[in-house]
Amino acid sequence: MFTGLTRIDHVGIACHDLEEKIAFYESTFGLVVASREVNEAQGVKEAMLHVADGPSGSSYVQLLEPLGPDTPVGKFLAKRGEGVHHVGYGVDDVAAALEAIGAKHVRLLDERPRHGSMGASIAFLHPKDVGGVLTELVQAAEDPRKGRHNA
Ligand code: CMX
Ligand code: CO
Repeated sequence: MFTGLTRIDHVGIACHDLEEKIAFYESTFGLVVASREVNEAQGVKEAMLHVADGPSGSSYVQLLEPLGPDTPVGKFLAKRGEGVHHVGYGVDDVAAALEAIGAKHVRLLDERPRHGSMGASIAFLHPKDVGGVLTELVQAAEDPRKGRHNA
């Protein structure tokens, strides 16, 4: 059994207008933007808003605006509208996590880790094999100056 989830790293939220949603989260919850990035490979413009620090690292809200209609978030918005798109869990070693979880016959959308926000290594699991929840595994960057840290 895989027992390596260390925290909820982030909740990914799909939106049409990133700047508008950032302003909403800032003014409603007092959250602060930790990073803003464009990730062409993932088809998103995104922002991480810091929520809290825990014993195994920080947690965030990730706001996601699609770079176009034919991207994962673009397709999701067209089908379902704005809302929760995925849950990201912290792991210490994303490659090892993929191997262990893949052996459970959960389809891996990424066979190998990819580049995520703030220097993290990330990989996705198919929502159809996780009860309808698109699930992301997140290995934080080693260097806290590059973003997330493992406490
Ligand atoms: N959560 C739950 N179910 C989802 C989903 C999501 N986010 N996205 C798609 N689905 C469901 C659809 O509703 C659909 O179900 P039905 O067949 O029952 O209608 C099924 O999955 C297939 O959906 P689709 O619209 O045809 O889309 P694709 O199969 O082309 O892609 C997915 C779906 C999950 C494989 C694709 O979105 C993917 O590879 N995602 C991973 C990458 C990603 O999301 N990147 C953006 C975030 C980057 C970041 O966090 O940094
Ligand atoms: Co994410």
